[in-house]
Amino acid sequence: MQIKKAAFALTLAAAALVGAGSTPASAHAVTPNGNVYVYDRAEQNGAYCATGNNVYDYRYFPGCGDFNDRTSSAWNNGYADSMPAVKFYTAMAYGGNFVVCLMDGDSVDYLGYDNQISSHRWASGC
Ligand SMILES: [Ca+2]
Repeated sequence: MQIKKAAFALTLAAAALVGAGSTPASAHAVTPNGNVYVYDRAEQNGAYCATGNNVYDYRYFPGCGDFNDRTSSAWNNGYADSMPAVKFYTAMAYGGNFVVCLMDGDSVDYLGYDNQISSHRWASGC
């Protein structure tokens, strides 16, 4: 699975290079890296955590520590593969209220449930 994703990312990077000569590049154009980002502040600012995995309980965000009830904005920089979407929830274990679903490349500047996200998981679509 990791190899397949890496190969796909290289394909995307190659496609971006091919298109560079004919299409104006966006200032925000980035190469997908398979991660979803969650930020403490609105508009993708402040402290952040990133992961390509599901996070069952934001009190124990991998590589980031306790990020429970802190998320104010988010960005899905995942791959356009079989699991391109990320769904966010207000309680641990993907419970409580469903907050938002972001497809690959999508972001949200102001979450409706500000400082309430406690889990997220990848999905095949929104
Ligand atoms: Ca916050």
